[in-house]
Amino acid sequence: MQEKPIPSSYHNTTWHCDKKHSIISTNPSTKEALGEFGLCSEKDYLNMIKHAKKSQITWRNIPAPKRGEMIRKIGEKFRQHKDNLAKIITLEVGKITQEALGEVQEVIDMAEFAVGQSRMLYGNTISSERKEHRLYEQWHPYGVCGIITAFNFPMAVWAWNAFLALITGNTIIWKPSLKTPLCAVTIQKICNEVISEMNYPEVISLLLSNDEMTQKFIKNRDIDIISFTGSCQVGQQVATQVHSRFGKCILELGGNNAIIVDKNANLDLAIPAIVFGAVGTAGQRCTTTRRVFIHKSQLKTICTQLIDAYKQVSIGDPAHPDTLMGPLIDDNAVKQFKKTISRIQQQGGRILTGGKPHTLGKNYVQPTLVAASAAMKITQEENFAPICYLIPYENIQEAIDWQNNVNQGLSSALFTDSLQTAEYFLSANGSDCGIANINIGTSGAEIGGAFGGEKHTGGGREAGSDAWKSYMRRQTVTINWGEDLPLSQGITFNIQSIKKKSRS
Ligand code: UN1
Repeated sequence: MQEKPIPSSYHNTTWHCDKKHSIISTNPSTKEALGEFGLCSEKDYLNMIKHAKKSQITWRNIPAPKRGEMIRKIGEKFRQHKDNLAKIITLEVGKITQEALGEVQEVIDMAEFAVGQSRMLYGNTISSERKEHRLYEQWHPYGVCGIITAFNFPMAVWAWNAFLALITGNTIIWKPSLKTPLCAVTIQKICNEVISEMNYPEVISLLLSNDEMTQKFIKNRDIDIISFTGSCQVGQQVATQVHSRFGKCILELGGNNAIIVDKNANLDLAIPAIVFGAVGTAGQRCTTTRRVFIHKSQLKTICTQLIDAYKQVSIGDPAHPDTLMGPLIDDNAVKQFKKTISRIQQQGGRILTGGKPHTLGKNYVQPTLVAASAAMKITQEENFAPICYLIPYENIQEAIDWQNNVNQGLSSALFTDSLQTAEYFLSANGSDCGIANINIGTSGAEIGGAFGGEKHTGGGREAGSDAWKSYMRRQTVTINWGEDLPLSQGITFNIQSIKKKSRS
């Protein structure tokens, strides 16, 4: 344990924190304290926003590829310290080593993507209907971008947002989950080193704030964009507050992701995809597979194979190389797990395997498979635990309807060897999710594509493709380089006297 709390430091600033305003980070696997972290004081909060605003004026005048150079250096540090950074994720979140390494790799990939993107902030040139006119669009930064992230991806989701917000000329203030302050302070330290090496002002800041201050942050008009990752319920409140002040919002909220296993699916692909999707990160990804719709002809085989595969999932110390599932994040998550299981049983769900806290104690639970029906109300909810519903279906339309018939719309997958069924699933009549996969599972998206989903998932897109546009304001520009003033839509508005006067 620290003698004094570690301040939630940001670049070059004196900190004002004390033990009264601090949080303790706990290792979910051992329940041991990892350290005590100071929460931001009111004075620091106000200072931070002032500095972020002021630094943005300098930052927006630095050419985008030069801004990219800073991200390149940050990415290099992640590459250099990959193993240790992964260890920190494992310590604080309980993610198994392989997945923690994958998360750091996601940060490195995102940095490389952003460096390239910094040279490609393209605007369109559009054909003007008027003679001697040029019509085009260009993109400018918004200002300060607030990034609010969840515990389950304590580094990667920051990177998706931070790197794009920074190359596009915004400064950032990051409010991480208070469950993962060690990851956050570590990242800030890496960024501080690069920022001082390059002699830049405070373009990257960290805000470890309690709920009251976070509320103020969301409502603050100086924060031009808020990118929020978290539950649908909190996301809705954030969106309402940000929109009521006409701020910009990027939302990446809950998922209730499904895999459909068609009658002619290749089970050698489907079974491991379901297990990784449902058990990976102990069911705490927003892309976790929560429902599996199985063609009734395959039900028995798939249930048997899944139950067998679940028995082979080694549960325990997430740092051990053989472990496939670590603990849940905290006591509350275990409580929620137990509550969900008893509600499942009340609604007629049958536990096929798991269903109990694990004998290892602490925050460990058993990965759980439930024989369920689409009529069970609970299958409509996102449970953030390794609980997966197996639901039989008769025809593909029924399975797609059930898949879509939830509030969330993040990730979806179909396992099939039928081209027709695959294309139907991908057509406008098929999946209504932001992510639709064929013969791969719901989780583990690459950073190159835009990540996000529809409906109560919030509609935001982050990471790859043209997600950078969400961090910039579009400006449509028309330049008249001729001697006349033709109006658009062919309107004539002749004021002869003015015309003559100005020519004479
Ligand atoms: C999340 O859980 O918030 O596709 C993000 C995936 C990861 C990201 C998950 N690349 O599962």
